[in-house]
Amino acid sequence: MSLNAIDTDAEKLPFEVTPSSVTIGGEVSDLDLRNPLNDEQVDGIRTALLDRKVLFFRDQDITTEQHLDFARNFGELEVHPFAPNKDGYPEVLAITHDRDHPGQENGWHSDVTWRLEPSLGSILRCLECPPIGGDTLFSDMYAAYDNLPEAVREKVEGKFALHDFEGFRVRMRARGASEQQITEFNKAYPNPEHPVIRTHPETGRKGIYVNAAFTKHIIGLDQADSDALLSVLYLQAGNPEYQCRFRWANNSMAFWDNRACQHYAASDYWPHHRIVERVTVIGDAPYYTEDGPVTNMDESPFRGRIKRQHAAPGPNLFKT
Ligand SMILES: O=C(O)CCC(=O)C(=O)O
Ligand SMILES: [Fe+2]
Repeated sequence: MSLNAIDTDAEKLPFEVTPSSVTIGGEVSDLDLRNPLNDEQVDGIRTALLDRKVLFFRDQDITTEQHLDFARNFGELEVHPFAPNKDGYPEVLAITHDRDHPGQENGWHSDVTWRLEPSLGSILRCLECPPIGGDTLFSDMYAAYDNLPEAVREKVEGKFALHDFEGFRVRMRARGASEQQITEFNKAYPNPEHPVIRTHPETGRKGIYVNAAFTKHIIGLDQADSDALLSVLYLQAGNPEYQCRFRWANNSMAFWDNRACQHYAASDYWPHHRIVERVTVIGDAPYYTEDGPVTNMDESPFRGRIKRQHAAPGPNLFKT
């Protein structure tokens, strides 16, 4: 049973996809990314990504150029303005953690939502894994939205929230950036307002599109009411039912759809090294539409507390 707007006919894909959990994650086999992909393979990956929200690939001993070539099949590539890039490769984000630089991506988020047009997808490759730990978790934001208590959904449909890159400002100051440089970055990357519930441009499905890393407040609410509502939305990502968890090995890759899921890089391997590189595909401006495919909740695989809360009157979120 699939709760997805598109129903992938697995037989039509030119490779095998093994689901990682009920609604999210799929491990792709029989694909060697050292070779250029043909149209059928690119279409197959697009289809499988829309269905599974994140795809995993194993044993891809590829060069940086091959990583970039793979990503270019899915759109133009992004250059991250704040985070360190790999020498000579502005489009490759180098994420290195070790004894002196412990992991810090261990908060649920979708990438670069502080941009007016946040990234469509991120393609991460592991160069050096810790002996154990350093998994990345992914959470299905369609499931998180579909299963929200009705009362919460009514409050957030059609609302917008402000996003900001505050965490990067802190890191830039720590690396010695001047206040003038920060002011220039503030001008170049003005705080966008994105819908709290985003309609996916390809599947039409709705998903939660706020995250604790970059969202500041919901427009039109006072800070206390906004904080109360945001904390309910942020908690959704933490439901294990909506998640899958990927255990890396050297040369593993993950390709996630930032429009449909959030991710969290577990930071549990200090003082070991963990080296990953990310290539990111540019996305479009998020929007919200009221209509779209409706999930039949009678068929939802999520029962018990989740189903009870969905139907419950909901928490008393507002002072007034
Ligand atoms: O290191 C990871 O597994 C993910 C880090 C992250 O948040 C990212 O690359 O966007
Ligand atoms: Fe990220």
